[in-house]
Amino acid sequence: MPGKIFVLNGPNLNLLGVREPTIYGNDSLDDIGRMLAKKAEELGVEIDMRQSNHEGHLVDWLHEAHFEGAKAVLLNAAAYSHTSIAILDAIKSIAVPVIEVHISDPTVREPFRHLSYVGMGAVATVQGLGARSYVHALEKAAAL
Ligand code: CA2
Repeated sequence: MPGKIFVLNGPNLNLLGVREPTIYGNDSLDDIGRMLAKKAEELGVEIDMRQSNHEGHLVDWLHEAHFEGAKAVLLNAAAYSHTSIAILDAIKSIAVPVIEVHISDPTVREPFRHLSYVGMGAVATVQGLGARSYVHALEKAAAL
């Protein structure tokens, strides 16, 4: 099978489905993982989904995606999307295309969420579709 698609998730997303369902819906990250596994099978691609609350892990995993020859990365860097130049630099330093994903639409939320450093390096952004943002982003990644 050609290169894997990494699905990287940032801080607090391990708590999805537990609190703030009006913003993030009722699906847990495990539920999203199951949806993506089903879609990946339909599309004939392999996914590797991870979550960390630590910025450096996300940087290391972006490098790993590069050295493993991944086909693409779906990245929901959560709050680090809006703060992390380190993650932007990592995206720019790898040859693998990165698709930014958000469950909510940060551009219609608090002003501090309107800027996305991840978006500055990503080839595309999919946001505001709830858990379906991930599924739609996977379809885009498979078509790259
Ligand atoms: O909408 C998204 O996917 C976000 O990346 C989620 C981040 C937020 O900082 C971004 O602006 C948009 C927050 C993830 C926090 O996840 C929670 C999970 C359960 C309860 C509360 C927050």
